[in-house]
Amino acid sequence: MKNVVHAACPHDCPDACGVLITIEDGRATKIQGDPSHPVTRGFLCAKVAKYLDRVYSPERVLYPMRRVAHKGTGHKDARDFQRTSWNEALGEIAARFKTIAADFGGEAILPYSYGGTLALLGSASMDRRFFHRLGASQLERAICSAAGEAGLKSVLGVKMGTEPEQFRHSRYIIAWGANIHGNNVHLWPFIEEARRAGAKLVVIDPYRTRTAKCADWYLPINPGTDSALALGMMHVIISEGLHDADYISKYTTGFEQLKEKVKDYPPDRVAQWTGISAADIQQLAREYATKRPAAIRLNYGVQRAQGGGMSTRAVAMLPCITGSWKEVGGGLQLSLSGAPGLKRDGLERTDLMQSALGRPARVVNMVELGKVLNTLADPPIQALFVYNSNPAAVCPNHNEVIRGLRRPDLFTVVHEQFFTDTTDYADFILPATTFFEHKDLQTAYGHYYLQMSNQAIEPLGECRSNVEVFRALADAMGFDEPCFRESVDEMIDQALNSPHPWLKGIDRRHLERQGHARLNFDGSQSEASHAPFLPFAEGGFQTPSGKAELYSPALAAQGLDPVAEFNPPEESRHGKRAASFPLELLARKADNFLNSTFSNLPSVQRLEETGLLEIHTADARKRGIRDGDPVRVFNRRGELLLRARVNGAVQPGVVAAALNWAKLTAGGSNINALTSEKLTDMGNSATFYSVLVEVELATPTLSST
Ligand SMILES: Nc1nc2c(c(=O)[nH]1)N[C@H]1C(S)=C(S)[C@@H](COP(=O)(O)OP(=O)(O)OC[C@H]3O[C@@H](n4cnc5c(=O)[nH]c(N)nc54)[C@H](O)[C@@H]3O)O[C@H]1N2
Ligand SMILES: Nc1nc2c(c(=O)[nH]1)N[C@H]1C(S)=C(S)[C@@H](COP(=O)(O)OP(=O)(O)OC[C@H]3O[C@@H](n4cnc5c(=O)[nH]c(N)nc54)[C@H](O)[C@@H]3O)O[C@H]1N2
Ligand code: SF4
Ligand SMILES: [Mo]
Repeated sequence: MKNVVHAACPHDCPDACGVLITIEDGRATKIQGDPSHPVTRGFLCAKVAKYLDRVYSPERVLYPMRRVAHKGTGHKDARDFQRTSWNEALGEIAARFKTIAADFGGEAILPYSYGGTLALLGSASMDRRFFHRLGASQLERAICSAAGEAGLKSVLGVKMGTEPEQFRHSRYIIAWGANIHGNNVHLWPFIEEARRAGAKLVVIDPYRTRTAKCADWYLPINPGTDSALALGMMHVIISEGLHDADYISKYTTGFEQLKEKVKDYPPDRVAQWTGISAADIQQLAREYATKRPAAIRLNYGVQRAQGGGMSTRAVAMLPCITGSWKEVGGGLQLSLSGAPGLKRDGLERTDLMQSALGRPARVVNMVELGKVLNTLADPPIQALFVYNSNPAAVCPNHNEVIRGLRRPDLFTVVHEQFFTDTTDYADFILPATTFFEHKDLQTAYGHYYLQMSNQAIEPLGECRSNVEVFRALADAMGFDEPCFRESVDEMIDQALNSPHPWLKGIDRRHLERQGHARLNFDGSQSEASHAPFLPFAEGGFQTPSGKAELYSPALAAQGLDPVAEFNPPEESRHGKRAASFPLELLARKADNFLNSTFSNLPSVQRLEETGLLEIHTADARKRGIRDGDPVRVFNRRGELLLRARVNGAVQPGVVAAALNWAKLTAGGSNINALTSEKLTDMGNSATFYSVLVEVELATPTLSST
C-alpha cells in the first residue's frame, strides 16, 4: 500500500516547509517539498531532503535508557546505557522529582528546552502544564531571538512584517545580518524574481556568505555596529529630506527626538565604527530611500551582539521614516510569528503554578546554564529535564556548562532522538519521535501559513512524542487535573478556537484537508484570497501609543536610550575589553546543519566542511599561519583546535568558526567553549557574536608510538 501524507518541517527555521511523505507498507520511502505551498514551492533544503536518513538512522535512541557508566567519561554513546522499560524509567524519575521537591522545593527542578521542534504542541503544551503543576523553575527561553524581539517590538509593538511572497515586488532589497542561502533558502526564489525585474540586492554582514557572494553590493560591517549604521543612514535620509513626512506625522511618535539623535551619527563618524566608508553609507541611505519599493530582510545575526536590541530597534525604524510600509514589496521582515493569534494560555496553563506554589515560580535564563548549575542557590538546581535542546553543544560558555552537567548530585533526564553531547551527561534518556511519527500543528516565523503536520508512520521502537512523555510523567506523579488527559486533537482545536479574526474559517478539519491555510487577513472565507498583506500601511502598530515609537517611554523607564544609540560591545575592537584579545570571533551556525541538529548524520556531514577557523590573510600572515595549518583559538574561557582557512570570508580583525557537536570536534569541545554568558542590552539574549579571541599556530601533537 502506498500513500502520501502531508506534514510540516518543525525545525527552528523561518521557512516552516510543507512536506509530503510517501509511505509504502508502513515505511516512509520519500520526502519532498509540498508544491502547493506558496513558500515551499516544492523544494526542501539539502539537510531535510535527506530526512529519511535521520528517521531511520541506526543511531536513533529507540528505548528508555539508564546510565551505567560514569557521566561524561564513557564511550559517549549507547554503550554507556542499559535499556530499561518506560514504567521503570517514569517511576524512578517521578520518585526522584518527589524527593527533590520535598527536600528543596519544586524550583530545584529545571526544565530546559528550545528549538528541537517548533510545532505548537511539541514546543509548548503538555510540557508547560507539567512543569507549572510541579512548581518547577521557569526557563527564560532567551538563547536565540529575545534581543531582536525586544528591539522590534519597541518600534512596532508586534512581531510582524513583510511576507516573503511580496519580496518579488521589491526593487531594492537589503539582506541585513541575514544568511538567506544558508538559513532561509525559501526566500531566495522571490529575491531572484525581483532581481530579474531589475531589483538590487545589498548584503550587510561581517561574513561573506553565499548570499553576499551573489549580491549586487556587499558591505562587510564590523560585528555589533549595526545601530550606528542605521542611525547614520537616518542621518542622511533626514538631513536630505528623503523621509516621508506624511507617513511619519500620521503613524509615528518621536520623530523630533530621532532627528536630534541622528545628528550624533554623521557618516564620517559611523564609518569609523562600522568599517563602511562615509560615501558608501550615503549611497546606501539615498538608494534605500529612493529606489522603491525597498524591503529589508533583517535576520537574527544582528541581535547576537551585545547591543543587539538597540541595533534591531534602529534598523526597524528605517521603513517607518521612509513610509515603505505603504508599498507592496516594501517594509521589513524579522519575524512574523506575532500574527497567528492562537489561544496559547489554555495550552500552557501558567495558572497551575499558582496551585503548586501560590505564586509564579522563579525564572532562570537558559543562556546562563553554566552559572545556574554551578552557583545558583535557594534552592540549587538538583534536577534538569532536557528536551528539544542540546545545551552541551549550543549553550555559551561550554566549559562551565559541562562542569555543571558533571555534578554527581545533579539528576539529569534527556528526552532525545539521538545520543547527543547532552545525553553524555544524562542519568536517563527517553526516546523521542521525529515529526514523521506524531501529529502537530505548525506555525511559522517566516511566512503567514498555518499547517497540519500529520503522523506519517508509527513511532520507531518505543519512541514517544513530547506530549505523550509529559502526559505519562504527570500520571506517574499523580497529577489528576483533566488537562493532562486532553488528546492532541482537543489541544489543536483549543488553540484554533480563538476569537482572532485572522483565524476565521481555519479549523483542524480544514487544515487536515488542505494541509495549509494562509491567515485570513481580509476576513473573507475565500481560500483563494492572496491579496498582499501590508501590516502597517495605515499604522496599526501594537505599541502602547498605537504608533511606531521612534521614542519609547518604556525604554526610558528601563534606563535605556528611548530613541536608539550605539555602544560598542565590550568584547569588540572598540569596546571596553578590546585590549584583552585582538580578534573578533563570529561563532556561527553551519549552513547545512541546524544549530547542532543533523551534525551527526554522515549524509549531511558530507555537505559541510567542519573544523575550520576562517581568518584573513593579514591576520594569518602576522601569526605565521598558512591555509590548512592547525591553529589553537583561545580566550580566558577556553580553547579549541581548528584548521586555518585563509579564504577572504572575513575582514582583518575578524575570524569565524561554526557550531558542531563537541564530541565530533577535535579535543571534544566546541566553539561555545569561547563564547560568553554575557547578556544583550535588551531581552537578556545570548551574545554569540560579541567574542574576543587570539589565534596561534598549534604545535601538531605527536601521535604516540
Ligand atoms: N542551515 C541552517 N539554517 C538555520 C539554522 C542553522 O543553524 N543552519 N538555524 C536556525 C535558527 S535557530 C535561527 S535563529 C535562524 C537564524 O538565522 P539568521 O538570522 O540568518 O542567523 P545567523 O546565522 O545567526 O546570522 C545571520 C548572519 O548575520 C551575520 N552577522 C553576525 N554578526 C553580525 C553583525 O553584527 N551585524 C550584521 N549585519 N550581521 C551579522 C552572520 O555572519 C550571519 O551570516 O536560522 C535558522 N536556520
Ligand atoms: N556558537 C553558537 N551557538 C548557538 C548559536 C549560534 O549561532 N552560535 N545559535 C543559537 C540559537 S539561535 C539557537 S535557536 C540555539 C538552538 O539550540 P537548540 O534548540 O538546543 O538546538 P539544536 O542543536 O537544534 O538541538 C535540538 C535538539 O532537540 C532534539 N529534538 C528534535 N525534535 C525533538 C522532539 O520532538 N522532542 C525532543 N524531546 N527532542 C527533539 C534534536 O535531536 C536536537 O538534539 O542554539 C544557540 N547556540
Ligand atoms: S529546515 Fe527550513 S528550509 Fe529545511 S525543510 Fe525545514 S523549514 Fe524547510
Ligand atoms: Mo535560533
